[in-house]
Amino acid sequence: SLLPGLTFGQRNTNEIESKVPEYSIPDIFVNLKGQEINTIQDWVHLRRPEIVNLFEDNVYGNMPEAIDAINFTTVNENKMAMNGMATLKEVDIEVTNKTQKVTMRLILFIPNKTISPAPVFLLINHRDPENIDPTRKTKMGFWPAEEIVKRGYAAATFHVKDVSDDDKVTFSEDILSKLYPEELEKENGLRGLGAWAWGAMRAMDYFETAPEIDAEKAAVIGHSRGGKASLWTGASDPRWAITISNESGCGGAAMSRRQFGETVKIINTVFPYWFTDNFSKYNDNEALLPIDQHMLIASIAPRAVYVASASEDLWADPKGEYTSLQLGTRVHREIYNMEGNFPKEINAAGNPVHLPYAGHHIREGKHNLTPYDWNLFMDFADKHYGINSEN
Ligand code: GTR
Repeated sequence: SLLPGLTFGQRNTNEIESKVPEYSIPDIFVNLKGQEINTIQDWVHLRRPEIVNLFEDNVYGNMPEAIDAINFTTVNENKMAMNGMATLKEVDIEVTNKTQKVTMRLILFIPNKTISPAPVFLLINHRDPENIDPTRKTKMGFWPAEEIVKRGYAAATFHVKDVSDDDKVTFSEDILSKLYPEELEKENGLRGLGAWAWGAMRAMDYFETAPEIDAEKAAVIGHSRGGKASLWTGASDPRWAITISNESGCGGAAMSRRQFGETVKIINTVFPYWFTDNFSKYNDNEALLPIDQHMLIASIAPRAVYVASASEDLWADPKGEYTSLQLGTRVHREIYNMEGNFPKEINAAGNPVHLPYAGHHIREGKHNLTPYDWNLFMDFADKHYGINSEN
């Protein structure tokens, strides 16, 4: 996953703090017409929609709203899953647009003993399908479904290949060519990451119909490329109570203008199918971006946002991720008057900061999503929802 012709050692030349250029940060609180944004009204009606549009046009591509029909079919149900602890439901979500159909499979474990309806965590899975094995023969820390259920949360997931394969050549074979072929012709058209976010939104469509699920207490989470998609989901779809980015880096939580670790040029070269075509205009030209990633965080406000990094994952730029969290959550504090603030300097690994509206932690170690991260996300959710973690 490196630039062609670049070796592993070489890429570390981007991972030196003193090489971060001076940059000016686009102002969240001034809109394109030059108006100052000070009120919730202006944020909701003038600025947030404008920012989301800028991200559509320049980064993730248009998010199509057209769906002619959506149907949910439970293809498998087991009330005694996880030794009786949970009910497993495998739900086919079939979306029709202009006579073409695409089906994505949602895997859902609902705790049998819990507050009903249950709050839910949806994981956008881009890695090996083994990570989300519904039979639980294979259990991976990437999706510790048993631990999630034990804490009273429903554990939901889908695999991105159902909506857009994570592959340069075949990414367009699912929703893109079937449901939204016109997007492929546009310079600001939907691409891979946006398609994954679209998939998360369809899972939410299902939660809203499912009596066992509390759709108002839903968290969307993704790791790395999945974390980029998760942030875009939460920024463009206000139905999520909590949006979680685990080590999402460039095109996710990290500020593009820092050019630390993975850069816009590198990501567009290696993964041209993730972002809309327009994003490559900013290769080596980050200063021209009308947004930076702090505004993606800002678009999630007033809903909660959590950004997690790993100490050895410099490629994802932990400091740049923290910077955008600090800056983006100004909307929570300054527009919505929410209490609490992040420390000025980034906290060391092992010292999570959980504010009422946002969370942050750094895990010791390498690029990954682990039970350590999940436990902190659930601690945050417990606190945010006012759930007694003893249940
Ligand atoms: C890397 C890529 C990152 C991140 C990561 C992952 O190769 O450069 O942007 O997405 O993969 O998804 O684990």
